[in-house]
Amino acid sequence: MTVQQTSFEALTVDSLPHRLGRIGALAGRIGRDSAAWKVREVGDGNLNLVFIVDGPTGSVVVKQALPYVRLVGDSWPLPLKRSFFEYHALTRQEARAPGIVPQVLHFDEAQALIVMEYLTPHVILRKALIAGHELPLIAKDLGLFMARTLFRGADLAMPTRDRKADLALFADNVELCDITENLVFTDPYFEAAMNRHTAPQLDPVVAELRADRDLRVEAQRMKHLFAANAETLLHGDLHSGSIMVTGDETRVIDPEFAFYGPMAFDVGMLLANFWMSYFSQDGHEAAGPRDSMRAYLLGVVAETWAVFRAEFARLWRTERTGMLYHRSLFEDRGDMIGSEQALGAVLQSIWHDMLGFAGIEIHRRILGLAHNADFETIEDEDLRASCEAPALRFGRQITVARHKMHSIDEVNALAALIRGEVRR
Ligand code: SR1
Ligand code: MG
Repeated sequence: MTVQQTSFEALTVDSLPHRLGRIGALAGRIGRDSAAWKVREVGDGNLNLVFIVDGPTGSVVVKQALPYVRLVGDSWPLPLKRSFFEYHALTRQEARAPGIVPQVLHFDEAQALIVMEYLTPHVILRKALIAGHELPLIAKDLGLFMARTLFRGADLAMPTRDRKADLALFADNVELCDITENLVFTDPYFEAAMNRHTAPQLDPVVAELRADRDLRVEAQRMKHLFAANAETLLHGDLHSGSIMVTGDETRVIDPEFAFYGPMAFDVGMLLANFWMSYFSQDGHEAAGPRDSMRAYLLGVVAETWAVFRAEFARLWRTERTGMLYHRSLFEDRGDMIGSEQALGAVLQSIWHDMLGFAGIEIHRRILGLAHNADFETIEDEDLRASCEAPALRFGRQITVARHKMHSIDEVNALAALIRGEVRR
């Protein structure tokens, strides 16, 4: 029987069938005899419980928030309400970019749990990139996903009353924004208690970065933008661990950090993770050189950005129904040039902001609390540090000099140049 609990209780492998057995959407999909369900807890992220439930007729994923940060323990409380934001973000992402996020089968706000489609045989993109797999579709799929969700969630497209109501709803996701505000934008730039880095190998470059006044100023300018520019509904944590792939499908998961922020944040975080994968490939060459993988990754960066720009421009021309850059000022009076000029200015801002966010994401994954498996799985610490150090320098350059960079090819060339200096 289903227990209708109002007070939260974490699920266990043993209690799940009993507690969720009567949920029609779940039982209808995987089989009504919950005693026959097989349950595994597979969560390896920083925050939540994740169960795969296999029944006679199918499988589902059950994701449940815990009232604390799983990575750290109950000394760091975290509201269950993040599950509410994840559920609402998933519904909006499905409406704005259909077919990319997992289908939601059931949501229980009090128990902070979401039952959703089990993605199989998908694997986490980060693991695929570490293994050296070249996925052919990720750039196109993710470029489209970002353009559609970011454009369609903004005042460029939405009725302003709806957008303001949504802004108010997501404004309550305070604690998850607080994680980003501190862990991403602040902690890497001083000796914060939870920081760690590959030591002593990286000590000199870490000292150099923390002494870098221009970098600290620019990091805070990016934080200011993150906090103050409530432009669109973001995924909020769009790294390669929030993406699942097969050779012919790309899916985006885990939008619990969703909130209204600057468009460039999602784009910068994603490209940063591709660039980090690029720098980490030198640490994964035991089975052979990764030259082709490195070329592939820079290609993914360039294509993702190109697809994002092209789709954003298409939506600008065909779906600009919101109150910003109103057609009455441009197209309706025959001024196509003015509309294109405004589009160019908006894309230019996203470009520069994207670089700033990307540089900072790279820093926090090497210097902060939450590191990336791309580097962490390189066991030889000298080798790991020799991958991380150029990534740190690249991150510094694209943050501080972002307004002097004009094309994605130029930025990719900088990545190759900085990597080459270390390898020579
Ligand atoms: C304490 S949470 C650390 C990180 O895990 C999540 O995936 C986010 O990236 C967050 O910054
Ligand atoms: Mg996550």
